[in-house]
Amino acid sequence: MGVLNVTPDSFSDGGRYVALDAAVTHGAELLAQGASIIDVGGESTRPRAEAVPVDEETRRVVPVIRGILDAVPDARCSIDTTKAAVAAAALDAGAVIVNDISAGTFDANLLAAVADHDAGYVAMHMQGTPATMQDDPHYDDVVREVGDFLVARLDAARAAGVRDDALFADPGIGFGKTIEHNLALLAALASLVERLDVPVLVGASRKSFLGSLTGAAPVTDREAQTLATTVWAFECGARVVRVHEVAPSVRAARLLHTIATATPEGAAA
Ligand code: PMM
Repeated sequence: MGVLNVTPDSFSDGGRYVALDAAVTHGAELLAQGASIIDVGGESTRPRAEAVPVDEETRRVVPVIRGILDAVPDARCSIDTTKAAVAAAALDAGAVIVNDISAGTFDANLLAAVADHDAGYVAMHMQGTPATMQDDPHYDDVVREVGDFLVARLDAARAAGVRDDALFADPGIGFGKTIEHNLALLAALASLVERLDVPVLVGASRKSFLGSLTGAAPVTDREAQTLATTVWAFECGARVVRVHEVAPSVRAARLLHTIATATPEGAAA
């Protein structure tokens, strides 16, 4: 999943793809690099980000989704939103997945909008809201609590009519979590994958804990760390990684597959 933020203020690429043609070109580039999904977002989710009104968020994302589909008709776009009205407009414009960092807890109508459009759905865990989530995150057992939350929210999505084979779950790296919480979730990722009976998505790309754990690397210098999380996530059984730089993760995933499926003589299958 390639990240396409059409926001003035996202933490690593804010402002770069606000112009429609720049956004569409970048989306097409990510697809050419091998992305299976382009995740279009019109509201920054960085810590302490301000909420964006529905009309403004819709105005940012819908033309970009249309533009990507005009340029690459078989592209698969997801819409990164927590709002039912934005999700519905994006799905009407041709997006096929809703990527919801609130797992249906911010807007009571969101899951029904997903079900009405027969769309895919990513339920992500977050403690608090983007405005408050990094103030003082606390868990007794982060792996168990994130797992419990995701199980409950996947059930809520099914109850709202979202198709079982359209669901993904995401532990929400960096969303209401300390460095230790992020590490614990990544360390236990294989057990989360086993517990959740839907494909797991991991979004660690360029996040601040990667900088903190590797000598205060700035956001512009976290690609190697991001790639390590891609390899780790796939080795733990995750099925999707959400990344800003698609080409390295695609190459790594293809090589992992080649290694895992090589014959006993060492030939590629
Ligand atoms: N991270 C961000 C935004 N949306 N969605 C999912 N499902 N998982 C994530 O980890 C996630 C997300 C924040 O990163 P960005 O500001 O670079 O988009």
